[in-house]
Amino acid sequence: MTLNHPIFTRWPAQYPDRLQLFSAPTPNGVKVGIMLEETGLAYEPHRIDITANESHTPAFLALNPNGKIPAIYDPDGPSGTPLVLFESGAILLYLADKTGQFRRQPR
Ligand SMILES: N[C@@H](CCC(=O)N[C@@H](CS)C(=O)NCC(=O)O)C(=O)O
Repeated sequence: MTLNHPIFTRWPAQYPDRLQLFSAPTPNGVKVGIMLEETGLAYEPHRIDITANESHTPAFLALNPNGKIPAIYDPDGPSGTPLVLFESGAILLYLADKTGQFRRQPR
């Protein structure tokens, strides 16, 4: 499996079948990592050095035009198609829905 997105030219996926996390050890960054650990989903982390402005490189901006971590690439998104997502809150909701964990379903 080869993942087809510019982000992987700079940060190659060693495990392309796993959800790919692009993040850094900041409060917004770690909350997605914590969620992934708690859900037990298989993922591959990529550390983005925001102090070196790596989140403003063309490869990263192709993933998140806002130039901010965290962002994810899920090769197994809705209906099995790849999904790119940024904004930590949106990612947490997506992971909760994907796994059926940590979110009560509306009645
Ligand atoms: N609302 C966004 C905020 C993301 C954010 O501010 N990320 C910071 C680190 S915590 C960042 O990437 N800063 C680098 C930059 O803006 O260049 C979220 O919750 O994901």
